[in-house]
Amino acid sequence: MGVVNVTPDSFSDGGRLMDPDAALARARKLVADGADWLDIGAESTRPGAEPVAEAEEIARALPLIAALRRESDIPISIDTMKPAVARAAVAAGASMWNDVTALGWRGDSLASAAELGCQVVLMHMQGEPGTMQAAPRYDDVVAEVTAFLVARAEAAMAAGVERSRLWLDPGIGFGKSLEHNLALLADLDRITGLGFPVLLGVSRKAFVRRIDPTAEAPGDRLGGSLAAALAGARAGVAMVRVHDVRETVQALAVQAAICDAGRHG
Ligand code: HH2
Repeated sequence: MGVVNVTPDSFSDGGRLMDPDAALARARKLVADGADWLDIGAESTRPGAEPVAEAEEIARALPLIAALRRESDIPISIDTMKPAVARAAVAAGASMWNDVTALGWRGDSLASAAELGCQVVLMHMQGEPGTMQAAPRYDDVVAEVTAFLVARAEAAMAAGVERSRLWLDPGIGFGKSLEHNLALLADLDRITGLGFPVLLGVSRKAFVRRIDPTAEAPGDRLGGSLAAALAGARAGVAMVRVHDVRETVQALAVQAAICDAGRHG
């Protein structure tokens, strides 16, 4: 899944794609590089990000979705917490609602997802984007994230979202310290074993810099992002959400070829 952020402030590509032509060119490149999905975001969720009004978020995302829909059948996901933005995106041709609040931001999120009938990503976050990295705390991060995701999947199904449309995501970097992120990555099979497809977002995130302090700029975190994406694939995640599609597709293909040779050799 290739990321296109039409925001002025996303941590890795913010500000570069506010021009509609630049955003479309970026989306086309990700598709050419081998993306199976595009995830379009119009509000940054990075720690400390400023909230965006609903109308502004729709005005940023919709032209890109509509333009893509005119020229390609690439599946499109909308990265938003707001039911109204998800609704507008699905009407324009998106088929997945990627919600970092696991349909918990508004009282009508669950019912809206059921009504839209699209695929839904339920992601775990502790706290809110503005403050989530201040002091994340868990007794057992893997058990707590797993229990949260199961509870949200049950709530979504009780609200009428079909089981087959649900995806789970541990939310790497969302209210988590380095140790929390690593524990989740080391034990991902606890989440992939729940029977839902899992989406994993590790691309260019700050945990890479905590391990390699020279990787100050998000664009310098490709090696660490690939290592984490490969670990995710080995643990059975169904999709990785990345900025560097070409490199990730290549790394996954080489890992798959090696696994295949091991099975047949
Ligand atoms: N990470 C980000 C945004 N959305 N959605 C899911 N499901 N999983 C993630 O890990 C995830 C996500 C953060 O990355 P990015 O979009 O590059 O930055 P920003 O939130 O600043 O726009």
